[in-house]
Amino acid sequence: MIWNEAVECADRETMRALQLKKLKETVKYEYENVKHYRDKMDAVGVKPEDIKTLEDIQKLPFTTKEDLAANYPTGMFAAPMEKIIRIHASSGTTGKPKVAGYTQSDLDMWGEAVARGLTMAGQDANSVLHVAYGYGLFTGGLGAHIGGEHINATVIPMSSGNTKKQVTFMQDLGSTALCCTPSYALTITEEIKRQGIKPEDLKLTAGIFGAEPWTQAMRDEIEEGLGIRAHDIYGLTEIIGPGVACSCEENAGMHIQEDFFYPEIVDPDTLEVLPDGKDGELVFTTLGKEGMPMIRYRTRDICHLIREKCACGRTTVRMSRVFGRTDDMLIIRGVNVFPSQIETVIGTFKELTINYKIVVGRVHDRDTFELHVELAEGLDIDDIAFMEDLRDRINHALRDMLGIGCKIKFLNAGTLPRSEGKAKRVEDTRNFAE
Ligand code: DLL
Repeated sequence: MIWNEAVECADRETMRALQLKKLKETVKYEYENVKHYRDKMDAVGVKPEDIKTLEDIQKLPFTTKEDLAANYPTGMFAAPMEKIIRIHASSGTTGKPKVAGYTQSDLDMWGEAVARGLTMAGQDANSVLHVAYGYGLFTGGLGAHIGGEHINATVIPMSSGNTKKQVTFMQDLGSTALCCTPSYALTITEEIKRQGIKPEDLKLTAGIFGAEPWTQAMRDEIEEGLGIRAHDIYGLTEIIGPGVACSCEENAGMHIQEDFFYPEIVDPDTLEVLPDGKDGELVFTTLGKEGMPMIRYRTRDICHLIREKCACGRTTVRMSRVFGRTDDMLIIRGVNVFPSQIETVIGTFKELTINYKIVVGRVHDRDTFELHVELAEGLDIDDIAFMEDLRDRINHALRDMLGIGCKIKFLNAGTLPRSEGKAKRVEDTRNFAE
């Protein structure tokens, strides 16, 4: 089923006409209500009337996380506080949290966007939605929740943590879909296995996982362990939260709700707009948002756009899996390394679990690079010949992928800390300020 066929299957001209109309309104609204945007547009000499085509968006200045920090907490709000009925926030890498304000109309839009994603995952009014994203300032819990209510599903607001209770409720209430981070889904999968529960003992049919990058190997492991189809859901607090895009049954990228969120891909260095299919930084302009609309917001997420019609029938533009963030990239001995590349390598080894930790440091002006990995259940860490051979094979695969190898530390299965939210897989003790 498709939640909103008129929009999700619209032809290109219809979608572009809708986007242009909403873009013109958004730019005018921002210019009139947010000093930051008025100043920035005045500085480059652009007036709202100059937006005549969708391509004219390129005349508009970008918005960055630093702009949000400079206008902390509510300087980017366009609606008066009496119309703001919800606040969310996410911790920023730059220090100040990013605070977002929502009006009733924004919450309606959010519910609609998530409803489309949940429908892609086969959920409907008969579903029991098990929401194990954290509730609170983080948008995951309440975002999945509002979408569940929008499709009239039965929503269980579990929040994250207390994994044993998650499993009990899942069994007792017959949850049909699990919403949480992929790393927490793995933790739940392990708990189910530990308790000797079989996937067929559960009513789960789908998972709607996001909030962090994950690989196909991780998807395979969760799908097998829970006997479900895993869907990827993307979003960020500054734009709305989860539901900006979601993958359908084809698992071929995530459909962007482009009547609400207009995407562009730019070169993060030159800021030049890149053609479809090219990897670059994802940029969003919100269309029709009232509380905190954003113009050309630089997400720092790296992916590409897919414009062809999807086999599912939807025509909305898709974004590829997010490969990493420009600020997640580690530079180790001059080589660019994304954690997702390491995860991809680990995923090819049956001898390992998909849990890992990257430890980077600096000794005598030289970067140190260690990878902590866990052996699969039943393997003997004391079998020296086997371990040496495994170490060589992993290092070989890492060199093929990254061009550098690293020191590998083997741990027994279940040793690394398990995630209940966004996994923390990198420990970088280098101090670049020195
Ligand atoms: O993580 C919103 C969300 C909640 C999305 C639940 C999906 C599910 P923030 O905490 O503001 O918001 O973090 C946003 O998380 O810029 C990406 O780097 C990353 N991210 C979110 N979804 C995905 C995904 C929520 N599906 C940041 N794949 C974004 C990869 C993702 N990365």
